[in-house]
Amino acid sequence: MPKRNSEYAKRTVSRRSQEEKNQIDFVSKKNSILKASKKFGFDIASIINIKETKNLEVELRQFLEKKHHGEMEWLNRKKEFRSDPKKLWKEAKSVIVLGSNYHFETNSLDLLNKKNKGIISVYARSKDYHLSIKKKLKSFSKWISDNYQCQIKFFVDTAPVMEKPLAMRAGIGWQGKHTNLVSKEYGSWLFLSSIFLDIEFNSNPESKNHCGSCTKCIDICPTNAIVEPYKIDAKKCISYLTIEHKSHIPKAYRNQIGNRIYGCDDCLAVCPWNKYAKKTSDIDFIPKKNLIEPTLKSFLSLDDTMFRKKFSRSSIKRIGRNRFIRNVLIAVGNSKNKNYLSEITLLLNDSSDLVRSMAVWALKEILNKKDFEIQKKIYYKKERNLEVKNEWLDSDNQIQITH
Ligand code: B12
Ligand code: SF4
Ligand code: SF4
Repeated sequence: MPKRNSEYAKRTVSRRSQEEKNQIDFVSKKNSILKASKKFGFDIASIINIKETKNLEVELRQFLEKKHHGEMEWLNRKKEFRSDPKKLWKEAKSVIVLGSNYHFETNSLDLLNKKNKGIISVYARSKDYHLSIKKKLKSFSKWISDNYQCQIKFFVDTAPVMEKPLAMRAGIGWQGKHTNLVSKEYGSWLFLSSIFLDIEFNSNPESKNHCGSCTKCIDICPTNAIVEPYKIDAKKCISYLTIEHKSHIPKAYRNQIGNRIYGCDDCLAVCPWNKYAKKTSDIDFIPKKNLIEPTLKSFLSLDDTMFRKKFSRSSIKRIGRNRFIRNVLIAVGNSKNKNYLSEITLLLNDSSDLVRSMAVWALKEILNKKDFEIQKKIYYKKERNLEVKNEWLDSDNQIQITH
């Protein structure tokens, strides 16, 4: 072999071995990051190259144009970032998507017939997951940046990131027909979060959809909020109505809400993939005993201070006492149980219009027409708020006041 060629061959081999070494470094770096995620308390992790994230501008625009977001105007802001993770932080080269298992043995569906109990959805029965996951993200991110000298930004829920499609692309699971992420390992019960970093990694393969011909989540939805497979009209969803919706809950949904007082788990709980769900080992996600099967009575006399104290580390605190009691009163009305009459009567004098309105509605659901008219005679003339007045009038289809 001529000398020049042999040197060329040597250089090629050494360049190739450097590339291979870099490749091995990247693979081992990626593996060690994913492995470390477990030590920091995450159950499942995967990496996606930012270039391979999807731009979901069309899907998000359609959702917003159809007004499926209801009062959640914040979904309309920063749309360009929300629909395209590449725009959120220009320096980002990869995203680590993390899942936290919050499954516990209880099943919300079993509570639906216990009319004097309030159903708090599983995710809200323990410590506020934002607090718990943020703490873990912070220490995991510090470990990554200390070990690999990179820049990092982490998010859980509150940033303009669409976490479900990101998690699907990263291979954590697939968006089921109810739109939430379903995992073969954990079923429906994963919280999602993400870490953006400026190291370039190869993506893990995207998850395949395993819904097949199943329609259980669509069929069970009490308000038909899943308007087509993979599309939800949030305005109709009980989770939205009881958590995000700040004003009076439209009459059309009050009976369907049943005894769900905070969120809804029905479409998640019915999914056949839950048979693979494992019980969480994270103490932060172990439900508080008094929130698993709480009686409606235990909430009816909460004032603002008591409410804040009771839910001090819970995500329920976010909706405030008035919205919470509004929800409880809907469940009370749906119980048709006369044992609540003394509590309802007290709430007819509450300082919150939201509460007084639902106290009137609950009364109407429980009393017969004659007894309701007796109460109306006492309270209607004292009432100054138009919406509460209408709630009294609506009971007997009288013409409503509009000015
Ligand atoms: C807004 C919001 C809500 C709203 C709207 C729900 C929704 N589906 O968008 C309301 C208040 C109703 C809600 C309820 C709940 N939420 Co929520 N919510 C969010 C939030 C903040 C944003 C979601 C969003 O971007 N929505 C906008 C719409 C446009 O997005 P999308 O549903 O993904 O839309 C997709 C489909 O339309 C799809 N699509 C359209 N056509 C087609 C066709 C095919 C074939 C396919 C595959 C897809 C597809 O493309 C779109 C983009 O992916 C996320 C956190 C986050 N930052 O991502 C949490 C989040 C989605 N919520 C969560 C949870 C736990 C819940 C509840 C279970 C809580 C409860 N128990 O009450 C319920 C579930 C209700 C339900 N069935 O979705 C978790 C879900 C975890 C998971 N495993 O998926 C998240 C990720 C929070 C978190 N950090 O863990 N939520
Ligand atoms: S959370 Fe409840 S109301 Fe909302 S889509 Fe699922 S089943 Fe329907
Ligand atoms: S219930 Fe059926 S359709 Fe719905 S997410 Fe689960 S597998 Fe898919």
